[in-house]
Amino acid sequence: MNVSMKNKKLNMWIKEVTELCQPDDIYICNGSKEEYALMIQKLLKSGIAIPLDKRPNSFLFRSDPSDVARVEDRTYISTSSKEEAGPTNNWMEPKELKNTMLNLYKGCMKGRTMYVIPFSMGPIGSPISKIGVEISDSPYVVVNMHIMTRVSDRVLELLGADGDFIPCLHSIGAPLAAGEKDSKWPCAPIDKKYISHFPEERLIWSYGSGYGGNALLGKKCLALRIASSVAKREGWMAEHMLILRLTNPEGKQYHIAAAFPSACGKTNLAMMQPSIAGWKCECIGDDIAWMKIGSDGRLYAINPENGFFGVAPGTSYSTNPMAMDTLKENVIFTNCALTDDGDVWWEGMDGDEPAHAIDWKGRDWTPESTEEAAHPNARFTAPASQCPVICKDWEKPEGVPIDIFIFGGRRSNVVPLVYEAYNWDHGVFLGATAASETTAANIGAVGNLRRDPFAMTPFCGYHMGDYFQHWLDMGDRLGDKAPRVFYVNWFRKSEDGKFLWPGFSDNSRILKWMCERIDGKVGAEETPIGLLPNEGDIDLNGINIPSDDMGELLRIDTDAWKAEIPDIENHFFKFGNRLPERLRKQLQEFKKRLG
Ligand code: GTP
Ligand code: SPV
Ligand code: MN
Repeated sequence: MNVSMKNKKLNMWIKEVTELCQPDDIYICNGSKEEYALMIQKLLKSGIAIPLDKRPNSFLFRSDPSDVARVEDRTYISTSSKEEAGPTNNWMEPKELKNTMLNLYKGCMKGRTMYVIPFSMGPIGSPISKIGVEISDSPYVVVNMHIMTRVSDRVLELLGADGDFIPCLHSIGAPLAAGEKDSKWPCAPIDKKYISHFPEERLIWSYGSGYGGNALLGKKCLALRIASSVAKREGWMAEHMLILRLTNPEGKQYHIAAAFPSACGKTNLAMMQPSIAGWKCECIGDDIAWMKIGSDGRLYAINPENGFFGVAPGTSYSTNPMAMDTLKENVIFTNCALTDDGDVWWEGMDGDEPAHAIDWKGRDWTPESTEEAAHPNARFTAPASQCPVICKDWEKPEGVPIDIFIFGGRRSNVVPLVYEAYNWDHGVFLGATAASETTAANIGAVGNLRRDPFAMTPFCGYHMGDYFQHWLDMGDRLGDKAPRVFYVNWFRKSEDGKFLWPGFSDNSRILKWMCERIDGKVGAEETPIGLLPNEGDIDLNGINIPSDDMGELLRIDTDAWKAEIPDIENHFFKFGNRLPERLRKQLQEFKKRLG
């Protein structure tokens, strides 16, 4: 047994889980390169990992076709009362949920090895970091956790005998009988999947899925759902936000945190390379921000993750070159297509489509095929340190001071390219009423408009009404040091269904306008929805956007906005008396401005 295995709580928990899940073996992870290689060897031997000739130390995995995304319908926030979980979360009484899951966990690791994965979210030993231990029966989870979190025996040393950690129990839910042949991606059927959170005891139980946010429990489960509930109590913030540093031609730095729903552009904006001369952008994080008020009264953000679990389709040298350069080696690909020369491929990659490939289901694919070669939620897992524009300060324990918050989503109509909130409360109103068309990042219908406040609907570990209040409280504490708040929509379409805005590197033009607003260099037009750019204030040098398109991108259709009001009212109604009075007032003022 590992010399550093002296933590009492951990040892007791391992014993309990072993008795319950009955694995054949136990393996304690240390996070080393050798361990990674060992796991990969095991996955190669069983034919689960496919080596990629074109990318050193990189492998393709194909999930079961039923296990391709998060499962929001099967995700639970199990607080003692239903009221505490609020109207946006699935809830079950903790005892009942635990009983159901204990029955499922009974003997669920038979025929498998149980991996104990000690990890840190945030740099190991930093005061803002949180320690978790994931127990999983999936070697795929082990290798992904190696990249996405800091897995290390140093974490165990740090824990010592009495240190505390967040227990994260995971099983794919597919025991193997003696002699039974394993499938390539074992998992449980949808009605047996449970992604459960017990925020009051800071505990995570996940069963039945091997995919992404369902199985890599440091990410959405710990760093968002559990962390958001801890953050509320302790007075900080855990948000579904990218973090970037923008530097203007004079060398002035701006730090931006932006919340867009899943598959709505965080990774792309986080690594964006400005198309405007003299501006520089560096990546700090692409999915999660933990933020605390510093001794100078400003809000400081860290990225608790260690890697990127990014959407593959659409990623190319023309859209996100820095991601492409991050993906050259040491990458895990999931549900991408495989080319005949041993590379991955997905829809939207540069160059011609391959004449032949193997699709994500393992079938022959040609450009004539009616289905996509890569699943729309195909993903890459890559170390953040490999990103050519990773900021040198990305692991700074104190984080970076946030100047700008951006909310946004995917709206083919109504919502303009950019606008600014009148003040903090109005900004919180914009976050609280944010809406977006659903994407393939969750199992379910794609393209349906839904309210997704702060892009946190699937990730808030407590009552969303209280979460709104928490944002108002943070603003009160930050006072005039609070970040300015903006709203963007890169996804407005023309009548013939084409994106009106070029997006990607040209989004720098919008960020530039925000910086100039902060510096008081440009004015803005007061409109019912917020402050819009004056004509000519968005730098369009070097691109050719027809002025009609620009007009449409910034057009406010008062009737269309009025038509949103009933939906916003229904949305707010759900929060009952936990909807902060200040947001009710914001809605009244909005209605008044619309006339
Ligand atoms: P999660 O990892 O699920 O949280 O997603 P994300 O918010 O990081 O989204 P990501 O940056 O991976 O983008 C998702 C999809 O949107 C990709 O296919 C991108 O190519 C596309 N996308 C991102 N930014 C833009 C943009 O500015 N314009 C357009 N048209 N598409 C974009
Ligand atoms: C998301 O869906 O927002 C993701 C991917 O970042 S997952 O880790 O699967 O949640
Ligand atoms: Mn995400």
